[in-house]
Amino acid sequence: MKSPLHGRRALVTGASAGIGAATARALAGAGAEVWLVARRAERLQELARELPKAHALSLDVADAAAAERELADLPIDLLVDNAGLALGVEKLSAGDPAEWSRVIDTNVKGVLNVTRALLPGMLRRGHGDVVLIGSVAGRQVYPGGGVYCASKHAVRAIYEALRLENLGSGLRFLTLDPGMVGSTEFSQIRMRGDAAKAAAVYQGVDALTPEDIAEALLWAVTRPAHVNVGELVIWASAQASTTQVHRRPG
Ligand code: 8X3
Repeated sequence: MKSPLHGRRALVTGASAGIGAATARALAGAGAEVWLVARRAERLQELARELPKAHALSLDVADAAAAERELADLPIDLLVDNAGLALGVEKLSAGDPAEWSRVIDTNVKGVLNVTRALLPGMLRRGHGDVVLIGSVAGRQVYPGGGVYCASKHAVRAIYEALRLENLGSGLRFLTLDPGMVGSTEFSQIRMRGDAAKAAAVYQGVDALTPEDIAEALLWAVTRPAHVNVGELVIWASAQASTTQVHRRPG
């Protein structure tokens, strides 16, 4: 059987770890040529060597000029805007503006920069998928998540704007919004390297895996051309909302 993404050219941001790396593997496994984007060149090279047709591209998505320079001429027809992070769980009144900037620059401006660089080419070619990795934090707000939730609400607004602005273009747009995903660096980074605090987030919970998200993404982008899977919200079964989580005792 022909690989479902044979001939497709995908670009994944934040590809050095977590959902990004799992997605890159899934897309490559389905036959796509994949451009891996992240800041950490070494990690990208390692993953690129593992995949059949992959290119490592070291780039900070928050740098608009670099995104335009490095990406605008690539023949991408499947973009996965995945790069993102959260920093801290403090209330807004105790937040650090430098950390806010880093989160907003990556999660919001990064999506804008990369999408803006690649969209004109996709529109010229008249087909393609743009997948934004949002979050359930783009649908709900929780204490200590003000800036992260604001950034993911922004991602959802960007998704809606893209769909509206590009109606009839032949392009499809998807926001894929995961709940708790374990086995990634997300909580480690959020807790600023405190491994015990990061582990406590998933204590007693069978969290989603990056592969669960990659599998859903692959399903969505391999639907027939007339089907646009627009919004996918994926919760861990043990999670009813961003603040209600069932934990096994002990
Ligand atoms: C991460 C999910 O619930 O930690 O995007 O905000 S949550």
